[in-house]
Amino acid sequence: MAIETTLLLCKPDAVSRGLVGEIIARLERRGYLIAAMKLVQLSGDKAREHYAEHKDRPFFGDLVSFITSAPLVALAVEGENAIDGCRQLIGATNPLTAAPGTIRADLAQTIGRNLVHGSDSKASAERELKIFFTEGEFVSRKHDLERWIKE
Ligand code: DAT
Ligand code: MG
Repeated sequence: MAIETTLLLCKPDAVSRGLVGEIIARLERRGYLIAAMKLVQLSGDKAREHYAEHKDRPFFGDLVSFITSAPLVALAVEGENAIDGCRQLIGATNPLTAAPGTIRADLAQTIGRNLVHGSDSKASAERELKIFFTEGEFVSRKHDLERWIKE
């Protein structure tokens, strides 16, 4: 078993469009469990830290101003191979090339308003979770999870 924790963000467009419940429902239906969750409006510093890998890209300024523009919902999500599994549920970055059935294909139209963030590797998950949550805010759901999954 490879139970992982990953960071998911329901970005400001998801919150303002009232899609947080829909997004969480999809995670829950897959069997993933929430280990931490909060509504927060990100500071510029935290946004730049979160998206540091993109700091030289032309869209960086827009990305930071969008992600800080209004509250988002941050989730620590636990599950078997949850990092890749959540990326699969979320779909490709551009909603137009995302597979039907994914969050971005079903619910979004453009790359700049693609509703959700999901960590893309173990190293990213570890780094990004720390930006949003302190150690004491996690409630591990491993015990629950193990009742529902089996290799
Ligand atoms: P992902 O969110 O799928 O991990 P990413 O890490 O490449 O994608 O980019 C982070 C976010 O930046 C992405 O969700 C939306 C925005 N973005 C990426 N490429 C973009 C582009 N070409 N134009 C505008 N925004 C872009
Ligand atoms: Mg990314």
